[in-house]
Amino acid sequence: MDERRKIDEKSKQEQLDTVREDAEREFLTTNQGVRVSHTDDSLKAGERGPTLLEDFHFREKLTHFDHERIPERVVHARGSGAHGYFQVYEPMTEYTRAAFLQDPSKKTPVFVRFSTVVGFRGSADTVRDVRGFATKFYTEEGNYDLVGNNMPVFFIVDAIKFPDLVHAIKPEQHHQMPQASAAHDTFWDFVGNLPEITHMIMWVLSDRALPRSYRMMDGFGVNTFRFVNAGGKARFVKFHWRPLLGVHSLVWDETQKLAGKDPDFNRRDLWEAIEMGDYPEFEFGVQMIEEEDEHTFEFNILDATKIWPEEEVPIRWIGKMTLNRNPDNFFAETEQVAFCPANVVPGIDLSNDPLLQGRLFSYLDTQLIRLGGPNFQEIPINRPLAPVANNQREGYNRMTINSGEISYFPNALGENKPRPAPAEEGGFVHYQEKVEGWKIRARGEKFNDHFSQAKLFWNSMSDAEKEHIVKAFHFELGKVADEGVRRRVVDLINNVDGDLAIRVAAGIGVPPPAEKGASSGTKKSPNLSQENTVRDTVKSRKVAILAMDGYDHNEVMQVKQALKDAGAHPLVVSQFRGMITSADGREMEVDKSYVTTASIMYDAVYIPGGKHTDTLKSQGYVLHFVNEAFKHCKPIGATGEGIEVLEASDIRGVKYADAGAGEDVVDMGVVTCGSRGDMHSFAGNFKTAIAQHRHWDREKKEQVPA
Ligand code: HDD
Repeated sequence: MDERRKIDEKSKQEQLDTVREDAEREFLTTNQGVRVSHTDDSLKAGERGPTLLEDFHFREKLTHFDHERIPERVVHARGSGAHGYFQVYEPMTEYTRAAFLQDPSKKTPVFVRFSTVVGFRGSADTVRDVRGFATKFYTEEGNYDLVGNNMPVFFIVDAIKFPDLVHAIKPEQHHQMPQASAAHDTFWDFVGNLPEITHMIMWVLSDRALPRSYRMMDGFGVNTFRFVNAGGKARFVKFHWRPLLGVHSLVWDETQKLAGKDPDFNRRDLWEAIEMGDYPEFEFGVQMIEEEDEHTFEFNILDATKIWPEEEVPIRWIGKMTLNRNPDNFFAETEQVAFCPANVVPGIDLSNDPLLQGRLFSYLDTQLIRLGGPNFQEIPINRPLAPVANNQREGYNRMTINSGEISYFPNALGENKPRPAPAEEGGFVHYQEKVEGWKIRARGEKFNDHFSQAKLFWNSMSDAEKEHIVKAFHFELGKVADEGVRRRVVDLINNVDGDLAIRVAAGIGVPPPAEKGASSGTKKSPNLSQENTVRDTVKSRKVAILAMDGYDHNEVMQVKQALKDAGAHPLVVSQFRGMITSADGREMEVDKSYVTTASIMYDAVYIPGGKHTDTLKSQGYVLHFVNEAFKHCKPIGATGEGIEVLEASDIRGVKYADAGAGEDVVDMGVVTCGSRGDMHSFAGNFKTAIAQHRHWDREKKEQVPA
């Protein structure tokens, strides 16, 4: 008899329901369930006397509090989680026997944790960093964890260097600075001495490191895995996630300001999107290489510092994940969830990728200290939906009450149960691979090609993206005190592209390389550039409407409705909370007051016409709002007298695209509609401009202050 139960979208929630605690209980109790009659004063010997040891309520409350912190993750300490489900598009039977990849009607529950890598648990969300993208699939065959990042490559080839990498990038040993940043001497010293890191550095200094939202970034399994079908045939695979909203980033200046004004920016975005029903969706993709083709590529396919270019190994999009529920309790779920790349199910297997091999050890090991012992799999968020039966017993915080006297195998007293399952009954059989060789500390020759793919990446960037990378180098290396460290990094990237090295050197006070490196060539992989991402939707984008008493109600309502119909979220920003009154005496509620918000929290800004523009023009906050939105290349819309506010700001002189002027809208993203213009086509053009996300041409207009 198969003891496994059928799993559907709700299965994990039903399991969690059994431990969820009702928030609306009437009476306060101790942990023993005894009702407490008084919790404001401790038990004392007289009104002015000392507290008594006998006060079990007081002692229990304080003791619990004193033990509320657990060690944060050594990396990826700051994260945000969400529940959802995964569905495959078509049976993948030909390639893998994994049960959750067979039936398109099956919804497998998932829990995802997005994270930054370097910062401590309380650090800001919008720092320049890689983002973690870890998914736990609660499949009927056990938990499958895909522990990935939002960049497809990694810093190092072999896991043995991971502690060095993390020590170099984390705050420095002597003074524990800087927080959540690679911009310091030890990291760049490490970089300058480790050519294999070059490709990843290009990614980390690109816009990919500044995601606008966890809902708008890619995910990659990074390491090479295997699909194995029921016949035992295996293929090498790499896994991908792509967001249906496209891959979009913030700009650097904005991220730094957000880190102060809203350090929870990405966490809040994820939470609010799910609360509002804007469920994040990601397609699941797989690249496959036949076992016999392993050695036919220019790169070693087990090298995590290399991608498999899509032009050589196409991605097949095989399913979709939807995140549709926020956790009930951050600590219980998001903090205590424990991922491990070794958590695989039959049909998905490992490879000899030397980075992966080390990871297989590290994650289980780290959970033992982080979650306090070997029973962390019993924590509700980690518990599989598949039944667990083995002879492991005891240890801190054992929850399961295993009945009977048997805790060993083989046994006759318990009829040899639980017994190993052969493959036909769902047992995991490691893929049989012939391995032989000398016991040596070494790596294959192709691992030493450190620059070809860094060149490919650089060469695939648009001009704006290249400029962002150069500026990122200026910032990161500009913060490095040691000149030798700065020089070595310039010498390193001279191997990627000579012009890149010269442009970087010019900004960091070191001479250009003695001999200019070769150009990166002409080879491109277009999908590496975010220019080629989804740009046809305004769904879930936030638009600030700047308004004061005297605004034009009709204009605001038309634009608001058009944005809402397209799935965007218009929000009224004014000097104070409360209601404002339009020129014709109608009222509108203000969503945010000036002191609580800023342009950096919106994707676009709209200034309606009306008598309020005289006030708006005189408000420094408003002019700064417009300048800053412009500086960050965001779409700006103005109608009627609202155009006067643009004229009063520092963006005057920019050629506005008036309603109907199609092409210009796309170029500049400043869309206007004079008092006799067509509001309908304005709304359409404004939406087109918002869907573009950013209008990088503006970066050339350097003189706009903000
Ligand atoms: Fe790792 C956490 C992703 C290499 C050791 N890693 C961690 C998390 C993610 C990744 C997303 C956070 C999981 C969560 O949200 O709880 N790590 C990666 C990727 C890598 C990678 C995509 C390259 C392919 N990691 C890597 C190496 C090692 C580790 C080479 C060590 C040899 N990673 C860890 C860890 C962490 C971790 C120390 C810290 C907390 C945890 O595991 O649970 O074990």
